[in-house]
Amino acid sequence: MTVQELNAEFGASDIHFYNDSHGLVCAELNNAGSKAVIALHGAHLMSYVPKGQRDVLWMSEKSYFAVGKPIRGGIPVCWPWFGGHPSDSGMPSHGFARLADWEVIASGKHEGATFIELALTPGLIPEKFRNGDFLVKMRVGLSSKLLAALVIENTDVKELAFSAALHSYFNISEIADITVSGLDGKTFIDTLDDTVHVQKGDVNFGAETDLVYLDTEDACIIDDPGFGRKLKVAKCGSRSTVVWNPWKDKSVRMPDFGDEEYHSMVCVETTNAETDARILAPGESHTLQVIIESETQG
Ligand code: TA6
Repeated sequence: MTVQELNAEFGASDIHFYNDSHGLVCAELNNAGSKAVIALHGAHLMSYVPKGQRDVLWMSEKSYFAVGKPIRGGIPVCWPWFGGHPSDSGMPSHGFARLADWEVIASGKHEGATFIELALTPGLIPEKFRNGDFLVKMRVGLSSKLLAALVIENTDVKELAFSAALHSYFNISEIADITVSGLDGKTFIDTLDDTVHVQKGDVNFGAETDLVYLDTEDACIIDDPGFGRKLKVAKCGSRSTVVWNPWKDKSVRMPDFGDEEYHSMVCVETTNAETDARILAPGESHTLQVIIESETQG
């Protein structure tokens, strides 16, 4: 559908479709003085700006915005696998959902929030990725908070096994000055050396950090004194959380990530990863949901 057709069918006073500066078809949602932008490419949340604040989501200055390429920042949708493909290293990292153009299927208001719903079906992905029937929906709701719900439905006659993530990149003042709470006492896998540990207190950052926390359900709080705000990352349908910062050396190795950009971002990811991967029987569905809000200090 063209931007004109999208606005005719799904536009409203608080929902506007447009072509952004990178040529992506995007929807801008406005509600309670807050703004969010979602691209149809990857059903990718690009921006969430609460009233009177700076963007809560981080975006690399060097991100790709191209067909078949993942966007570096915002909230990438990782599905039907998180990380490397379980058995085929030739497949893209974090699945194919974030590489495809999704379709808009609904929009409107619900309990005061402005919402839009996008869908991914096998016909929207390249043949090489197809392995059975599915219906995946991304429902974004904006009020004074941002809600993103990935709804995975097994519409096939066989089991659907997957891992997934809402791989949220958060915009922070300085990685060395922030902490992440809500994971105290949780077992985690340090993926840099595959060792297992138990979190003591808050997470802080002084080097490359790539940690998969297990049996988590509490909200995480990113305390950012530099920006004078706390970002609350709550969730449903997830019992694992990933915390990531690439630090300097890995940043330099990533062509779509500025060498010094690790200072200004942290990922707190809402996942179904590792032992929290899921299997859906025919007809079953699962919702992986993140609710993000920002509380300014002072
Ligand atoms: O955030 C966890 C992680 O799996 C990291 O290991 C790192 O690879 C990151 O995702 C980014 O992955 P991407 O494929 O988007 O470069």
